[in-house]
Amino acid sequence: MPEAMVAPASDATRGNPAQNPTQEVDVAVIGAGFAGLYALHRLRQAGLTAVGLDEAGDVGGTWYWNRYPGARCDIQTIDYSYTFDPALEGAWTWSEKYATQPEILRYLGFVADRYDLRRDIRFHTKVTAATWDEGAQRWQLTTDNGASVSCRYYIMATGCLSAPKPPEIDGVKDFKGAVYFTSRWPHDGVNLAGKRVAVIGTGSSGIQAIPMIAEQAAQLTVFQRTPNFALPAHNGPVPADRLFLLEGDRATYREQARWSPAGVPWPKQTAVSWQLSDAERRERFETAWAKGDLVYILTQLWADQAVDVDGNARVAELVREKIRGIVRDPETAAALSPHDHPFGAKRPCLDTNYYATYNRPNVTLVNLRQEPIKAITASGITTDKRSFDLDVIVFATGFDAMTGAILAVHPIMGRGGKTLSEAWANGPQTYLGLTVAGFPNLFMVTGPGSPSVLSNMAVSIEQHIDWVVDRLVAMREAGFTTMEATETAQEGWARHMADCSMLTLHRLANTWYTGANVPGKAQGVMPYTGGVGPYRGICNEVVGRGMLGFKLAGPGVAEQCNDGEIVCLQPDVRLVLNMLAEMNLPPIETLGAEGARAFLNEFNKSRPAGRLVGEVGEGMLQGADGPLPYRLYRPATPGPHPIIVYFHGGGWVLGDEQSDDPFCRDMCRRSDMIVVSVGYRHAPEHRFPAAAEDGHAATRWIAEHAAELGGRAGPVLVAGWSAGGNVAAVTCQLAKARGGPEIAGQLLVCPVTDCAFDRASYAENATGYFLTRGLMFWFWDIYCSPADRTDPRASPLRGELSGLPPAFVVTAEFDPLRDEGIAYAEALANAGVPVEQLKGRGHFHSSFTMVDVVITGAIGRARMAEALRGFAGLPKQTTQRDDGARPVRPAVPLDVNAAAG
Ligand code: NA7
Repeated sequence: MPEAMVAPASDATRGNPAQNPTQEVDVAVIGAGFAGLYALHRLRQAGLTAVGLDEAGDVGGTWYWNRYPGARCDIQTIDYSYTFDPALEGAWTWSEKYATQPEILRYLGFVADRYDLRRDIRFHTKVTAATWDEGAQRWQLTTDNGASVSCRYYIMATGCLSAPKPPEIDGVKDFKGAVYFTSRWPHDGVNLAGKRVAVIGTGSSGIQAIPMIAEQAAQLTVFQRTPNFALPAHNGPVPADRLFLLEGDRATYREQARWSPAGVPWPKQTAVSWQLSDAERRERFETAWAKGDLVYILTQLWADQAVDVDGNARVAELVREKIRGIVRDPETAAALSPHDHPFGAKRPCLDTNYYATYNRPNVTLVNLRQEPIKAITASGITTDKRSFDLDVIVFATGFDAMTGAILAVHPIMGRGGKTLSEAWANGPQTYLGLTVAGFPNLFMVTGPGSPSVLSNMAVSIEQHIDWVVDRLVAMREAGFTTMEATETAQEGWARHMADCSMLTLHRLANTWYTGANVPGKAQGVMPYTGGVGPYRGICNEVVGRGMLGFKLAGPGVAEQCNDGEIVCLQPDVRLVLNMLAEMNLPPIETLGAEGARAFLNEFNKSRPAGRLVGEVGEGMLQGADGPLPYRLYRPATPGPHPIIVYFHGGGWVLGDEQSDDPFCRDMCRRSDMIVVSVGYRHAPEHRFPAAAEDGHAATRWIAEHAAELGGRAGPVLVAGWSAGGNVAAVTCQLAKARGGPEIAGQLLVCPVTDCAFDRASYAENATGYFLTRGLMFWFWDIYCSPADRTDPRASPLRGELSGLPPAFVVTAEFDPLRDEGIAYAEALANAGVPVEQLKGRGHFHSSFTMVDVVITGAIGRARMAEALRGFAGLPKQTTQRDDGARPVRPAVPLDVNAAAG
């Protein structure tokens, strides 16, 4: 029964493939939904012959099949539209904010007619297998209806949510009543009046259908395994403000959408939740709730809502409060309230009267977490606790998302007879979500690795197809006939995907985004979480860098293989560097010391405020030659706490005890220790060895005044970043040489350790990563004369290292100082000092101190705090919140961005 229900309707027009000749085209496009239609249009414009193939009886893709009551899109329809032709936009007007399935289907039919696309589409035709013919350099497709197809290029426009998941519950075949799938709803509708109906599943489909079914059915029983967050859609006319924006300047609106994070133009939110009062947060939330817009509520509340568990928990609780306010029965309200995943990590739903439906007398919620389904019987559904007599069962159980429809063509056999199922046995591997190594000339539209389901699909689809068709045209012009991703490029993309998955909380939920909804499916975050705009930039960069990561070949032309990885930086580091590049700043070293200090002050004003700690205080301490200011960060927990003496970065010239404020707060919170940031003296006013001597004197003073500062008596710890890392390292050497103070451990973050500039990292990262070689030269010149530079107080690498406190040395891959940091760690280890290294892959000099900006640095910051706790003899903390529980296994380990050396 279920298999029959999920199979497409049989059709009398099916032919006998054996009797049919092969259809020869340049391109075969599988799927006639949003993606397939646009692909056919673009291919025809480009002068390529193409055929579309679809199992359905007409165009529409997922909108052809998903006809259940209440089916609508959940991106506002003015955004969920084609944008490639302004005349098309002018020719169609949506009647509602969120169009119904029939209206969307009419729209797709209208587009097919307008561009006369149906003549190139073979409906009721399923592609049963695809094989790469090495000799012909073409794909051979077999079908279940009519001619097989031979094509140069094979585009899978099969959709992300089009392969329904089987019901996975025993006994469906025994049920005597009617069984329906929301994903394969009968075209002539279903009359549920007077029926006892069950709905299994409370994802978007269930949540949209349940209120409609409740109105018709005599009795509705909803079987819920996991509650989902749902928000009122407030459907109606297209909102005037959005229409005003769109119609005011359509081209700009569309262009902003193309470069936005999710494919809908909303501004980037900058306020962080901990800066807002309860009342401010509530006001923002109420505005979002009233708007009825998924992208708005997912992005516009506060900047940390999607990246930080604490910021997210605040939204989740406000939604749960709404549920409690709507649903009268407290037990039902509790069962409907999600607690097992962050808000937005599983796709929230847009609903119309969903929660209020549970106040109806004819609706019952069965919480499958408390009473799992035992079986479906002839008369209904039996749980652990009771039996329900039913006339109808509706499965709203979702899809084998992202990969299901692609792998449904089986086998897809690439080079050397390897099938795609084999290549993806451990989860999908792609380059850009568009191509797969070993499968030349195969393209996927919104495949795994594309922003796809985390974006406005219309925007992603147009970008993908434009990119692919433009490539085919460029290849034709250059005489190439095959294009294939390299293994290196594909592996790099997997790493980049894993890095990106640290930017959101999707990794913390078991969902169809991660493959967790299908038993036995390999798990990992499948959509690209780096955002639509950045993704578009990367695709453009691939082309700009000579088709980086692709092998191109053709008869009569020399093969081209520009092997490599397109993104080696952490995704947020890339954004920061791109932003800095766009600012076109003058080199800092040209500003003079005062100018550079003023620049840094201004620059720091734009960063997110650091997190709250128990207390921040200021005071003066005794330096080597007079009083120095300090800033003290105290944890909120009861003390006394061990003390970390911290030295800020700034090349011995810039910064002060406040300039690394977010990092000091972060270390204080994570380590649960006091951080005292020292305002040591700077050059050019106070040149070498002022900073070094102040470092030692300040540490001695703090150790001696630990009790006064509310700290724990006994050894202190030292830490520092950049030139501050140099001061911290030197302080440890001076403390050992001069008999104190006692230091229990040193944290050196991207430290300056030597005056030699000939290490490879100085050449490799000379420019382009903010801290340049030129800037380092300038810092050295201001701080220290050439004659003094080999003094261990300037170049601690040249000092006596045995007997120093244990060290945790952090370096960043794209930092001129990388190799001297590594050299120092190795030299310490050789001298018998216990050392741990953290090599920040894809990071730059400022990654770890840019708290709440370089989110991917959080893993490293957590490890630094753990190291500091270890030095202080404190027990290991249980999981850090922002890199903690990860039920989802990614394609590659999540913590590779901070690989231990
Ligand atoms: P979803 O979002 O995958 O929802 C499927 C629902 O069905 C979900 O609540 C599942 O619970 C439930 N489910 C799945 N299998 C079972 C079994 N065997 N027993 C009980 N309950 C089950 O699919 P939708 O069609 O609603 O929406 C898909 C997307 O389409 C949507 O996000 C929009 O983007 C459009 P679980 O959460 O797995 O415990």
